Amino acid sequence: MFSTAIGLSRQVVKYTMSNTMKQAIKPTACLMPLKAKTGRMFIHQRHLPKLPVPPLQQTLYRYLLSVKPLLSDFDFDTTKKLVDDFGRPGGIGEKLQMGLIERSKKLDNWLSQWWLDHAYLNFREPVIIHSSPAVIFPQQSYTDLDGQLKFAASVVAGILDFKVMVDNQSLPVDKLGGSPLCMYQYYKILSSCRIPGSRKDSIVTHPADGPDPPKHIVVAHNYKFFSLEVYKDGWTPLTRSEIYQQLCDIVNRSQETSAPVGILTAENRNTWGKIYNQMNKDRTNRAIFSEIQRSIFVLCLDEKISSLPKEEFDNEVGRQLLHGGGSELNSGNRWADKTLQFIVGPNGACGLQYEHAPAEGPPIATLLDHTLTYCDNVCEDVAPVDNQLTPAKRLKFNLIPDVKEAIENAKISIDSMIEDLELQIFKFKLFGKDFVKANKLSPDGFIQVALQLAYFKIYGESCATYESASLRRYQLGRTDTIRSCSTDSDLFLRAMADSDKSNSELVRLMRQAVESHKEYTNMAVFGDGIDRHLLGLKLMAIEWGWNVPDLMMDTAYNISTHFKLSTSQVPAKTDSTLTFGPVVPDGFGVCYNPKSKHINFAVSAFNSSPSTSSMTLSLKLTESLAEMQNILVQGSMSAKL
Ligand code: COA
Ligand code: HC5
Repeated sequence: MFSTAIGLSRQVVKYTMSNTMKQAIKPTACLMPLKAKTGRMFIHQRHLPKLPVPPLQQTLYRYLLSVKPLLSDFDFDTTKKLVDDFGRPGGIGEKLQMGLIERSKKLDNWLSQWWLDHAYLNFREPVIIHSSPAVIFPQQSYTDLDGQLKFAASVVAGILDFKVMVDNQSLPVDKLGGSPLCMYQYYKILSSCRIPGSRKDSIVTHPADGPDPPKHIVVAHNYKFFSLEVYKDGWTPLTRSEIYQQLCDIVNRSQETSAPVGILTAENRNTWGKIYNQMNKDRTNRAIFSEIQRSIFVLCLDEKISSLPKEEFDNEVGRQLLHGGGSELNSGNRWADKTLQFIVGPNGACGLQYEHAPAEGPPIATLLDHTLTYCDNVCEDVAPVDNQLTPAKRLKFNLIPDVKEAIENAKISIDSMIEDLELQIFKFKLFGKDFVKANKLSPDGFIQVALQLAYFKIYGESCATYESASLRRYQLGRTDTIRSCSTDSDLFLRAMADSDKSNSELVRLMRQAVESHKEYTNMAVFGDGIDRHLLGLKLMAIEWGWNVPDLMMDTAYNISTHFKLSTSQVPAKTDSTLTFGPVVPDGFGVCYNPKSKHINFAVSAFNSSPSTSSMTLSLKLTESLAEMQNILVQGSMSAKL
């Protein structure tokens, strides 16, 4: 038993559970027949540990620590009482904890299915902006249609090259801090699709070792969709020249724009689910849905670009990838349900958009790194060929008046959603990971503390902050939350605002804040995070038909999970920038890719919130990083004197 500064005691507890509770925990279907996977890529898979259920008292104690900088003393005392009550011996906390432990014995991962449902499939907002991230590739040098189609052909060939490694299970195992990670998500990113429902969505996957594995991709151009076979004579992939020839043919056959049926996929999920079910009654439409869902991925050949000034170019590319730019531009040239859409624009701007439910960003980054490296390294020319290839099949929907009306409504919805999004894409060039490492600090922690400082400079207070932490050390692991706002970060921010503080004091407090972030990161990636545990306890109560515990109805719980800063690091080897929308109306979405000498950032916010501006946060972030660098430089200079 130990006592803490905030007066909470940790104790060893014995758990008991009633039979009714035991029966209520039914095993759900295993997410993948892991035993079948034996290739190099899965060499560690069977030995990966199962996600633990953290000790209850540990989570409660750490929860209190995390809410401290966000609450008044009065609110903190109220929360502490609720925590004490929840965690008391024999209380509901212990019963729910016992439920989680039982669940964890029965499933490969006690959290995965719940998380998939909670974070994605039950989420009813449009996936565009609210859930699906985008990756902006480094600008390509082509400037005309021919260059666009040749690059697109290389992209397709590069992905098929990557697919070979997934299909024959030879992909190198991902590692984090030297530990092997779960590779399961790689089986979900190709030949997968989200399917809308009127109340809940689902996902389908058609892996290469499943029945009737798909051999086609879907190409979108001028809002028309085509199914293109990308293998010939069994499983020989088309050459880049052959793919190019097919893409030329598709573009020739789609010079006119069609009704933008794809824009329906950007709708609220219930709305789209209802239309989908209605359209699905028609045999032609049903076959087209299946063709898109089964396809390996979607390739969007965009034709329209906005005529914004040059200085807006990067932001405009970000918008084109994140949401398509609106009903007049490319939002209809998408199928947002598709797990992977590669987007190749006419002006050298390209990237991808991905539907988040099946996988996290890092496997996507691996795929894109492979693809872009492939594109850079292929040297033989792409040239017209005279091979007799089966032309791509046009997928022409039957549109009844109700659907036409739904398309018009969807155009209005997406245009107003897009109008509301402010996006800043920028490169911070003063320094990158190397400088921070040379100062013996964690680059990720440093960036997170700089973000805290940027926010504090604008609002004069700290806010609940989410950073994604990988749980892929565990079988079927997804993510937990690093709560980047801590008592230590708050102390540093307040010291920065205090002109009496010496540089050496600032260095000390900055290091303490960054180290405290690193500690939280380690805790989260080793399965001791608090957010998924608290969520699990809440979902256990719901599954048992109990009321949501008071602890999770408390102001502190709402404040500390209202993530005004929703952030994520996705390190890509290529010089790409990754982006996503905010998760709360008055918040920011911040994604970064730290490189050795610079850092790529994307900051999003909603225009409808008078209190947020992604431009202001970006400026303050740039300023904060520079100030923190200066403090370290000054510190090391005075240490040398
Ligand atoms: N001194 C010197 N070097 C240090 C250091 C220190 N005190 N602390 C860290 N470093 C080094 C690390 O060794 C590492 O070196 P490498 O580049 O040679 O590998 C590098 O700095 C980066 O480390 P750090 O910045 O601390 O971050 P990380 O790589 O440990 O990543 C997370 C931190 C949170 C991003 C990572 O744990 C994670 O969970 N990633 C997945 C996130 C995710 O899934 N995002 C998408 C969700 S969809
Ligand atoms: C291509 C960029 C991928 C980053 C997506 C990401 O970080 O998603 C987070 C997933 C998670 O479970 O933490 C969610 N977030 C966007 C809300 C941070």
